[in-house]
Amino acid sequence: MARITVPTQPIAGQKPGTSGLRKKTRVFMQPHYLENYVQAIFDGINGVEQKVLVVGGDGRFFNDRAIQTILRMAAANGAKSCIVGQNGILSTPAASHLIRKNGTDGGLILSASHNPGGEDEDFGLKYNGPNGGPAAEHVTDEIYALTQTLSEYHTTDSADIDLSQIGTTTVEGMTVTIIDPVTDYAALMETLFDFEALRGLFAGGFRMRFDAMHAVTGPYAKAILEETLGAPAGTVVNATPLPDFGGGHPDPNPIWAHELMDLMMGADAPDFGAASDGDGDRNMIVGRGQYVTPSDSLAVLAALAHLAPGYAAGLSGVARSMPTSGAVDRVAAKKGIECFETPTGWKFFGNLLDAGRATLCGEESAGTGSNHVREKDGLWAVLLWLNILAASGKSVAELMADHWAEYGRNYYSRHDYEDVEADKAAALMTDLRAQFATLPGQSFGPLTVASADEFSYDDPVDGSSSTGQGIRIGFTSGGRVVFRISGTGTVGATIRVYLEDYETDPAKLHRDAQEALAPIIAAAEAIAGIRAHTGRDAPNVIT
Ligand code: VG1
Ligand code: CO
Repeated sequence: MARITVPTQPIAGQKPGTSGLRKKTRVFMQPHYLENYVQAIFDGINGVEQKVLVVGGDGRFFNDRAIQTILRMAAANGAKSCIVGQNGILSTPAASHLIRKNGTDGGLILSASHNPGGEDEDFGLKYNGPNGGPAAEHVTDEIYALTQTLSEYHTTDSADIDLSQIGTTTVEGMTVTIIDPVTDYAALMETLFDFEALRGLFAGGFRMRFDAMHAVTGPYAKAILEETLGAPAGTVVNATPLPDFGGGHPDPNPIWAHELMDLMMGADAPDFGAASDGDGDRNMIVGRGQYVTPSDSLAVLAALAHLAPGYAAGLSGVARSMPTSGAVDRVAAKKGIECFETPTGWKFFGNLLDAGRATLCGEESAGTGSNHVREKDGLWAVLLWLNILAASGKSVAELMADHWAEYGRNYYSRHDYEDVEADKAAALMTDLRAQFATLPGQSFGPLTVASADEFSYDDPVDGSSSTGQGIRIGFTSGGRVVFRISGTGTVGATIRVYLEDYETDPAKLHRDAQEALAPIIAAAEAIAGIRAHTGRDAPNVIT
């Protein structure tokens, strides 16, 4: 066995997006492709000599083989040790926790999150820093630059290690510690939530369904909900992580988790339903007959988090991504705490969490989290909801009705146009920018435009700035529409249209969201000409 240096050429297009590098699995499987990117990560963080890294992924196709490659390369690059989830499994929030708990130099998380998995689907890899969070933009920029100049990478010719055996082994002098992926994460959850109250909830007949969507949260949810908290066996469904997620989209929203939605809207609905995504950082919350949008969920959690022991002292502040609805802003205003608006992607919350400026963060895309880790955390959100349900004695529908009565309702929806030709999507955005000066004052049906601009962000902690983070058009009614191009897709461009309107009339708080938003939807089309630009009659996905 020996360390080998392999000459390589720069590989085009290894540019990390919203959340690391995502490509078709077969692209990652090409000779030298993964290796190039891993070496660029290592070099981009000033090498890994004597460093400790956490390594794990969501179990999708190629996860196991990619981990073997990463371990050989870490050893050849002089790393001291790697902490690896058994069978290569770690949810994104569990990896974030392990990085923090062990004071490591960061970690490599293998996932394309909610994108489908399999040999013909998607794969991804991201580096998280020593704070446990996704690398900041200047780090991913550096990594990308290195992919363009790389001439060699380092690996070993050592044999694969057995990822199924808990314990310690070595690769070329580097220690590899294989751990149970659930234990540390479950212990962290127990420090935040009232597990006694949750046991009492289930013992009292409360029933839920957790749909793990054949992805990484299955083992976590089974261990915590069923084995620790006493939820009946079978509460967690689709609980075994599969390399292709059973052929589905592990994206917890009413479209992809429609079986759960059907159950929760039907006559035999249990009290509570939840789902998580491929890598376990997203969540869907649905009560009996009551879907909760991610933006509303963030607002309710911000309003009531103090009911859980981990947040009993209150919140220092909250943060949301720009396209996320303003529902949480109203809660923050009432509580007199700071509320931050960041670009899309969890990496932008890291500094606020590290600085103690925000306790809870959330995104409209079903991501909610807190300062307990530096990633969004699906199962955490589910447990916080359960804790609030247990402490308040109310149902999800009652909590939502109370919330809207107190704060008003931010009707919200996102319309996605997937796999649009990149130049057409770019042209749509360019045409929108050209209208910034002329739109204010123009009327579209009952709506009048108040403002039009492109979001940019100056990080209040380190002063770095990020531009081009989404086009927003505000209406005098308080409603708005945001246009953004996705940074996680692997084919063509995905145009995301985020729609929001604010309602306080008690008689209009319980409408269908698409109906309530119809004037905003019509204005978005009139302003952006989505049909003309894309040739599409309707969005592919409405959430
Ligand atoms: C999407 C979501 C964004 C989220 C990102 C990563 O990005 O909109 O809110 O942070 O996915 O989530 P984009 O650029 O496609 O809109 V995950 O769970 O896929 O790591
Ligand atoms: Co995810």
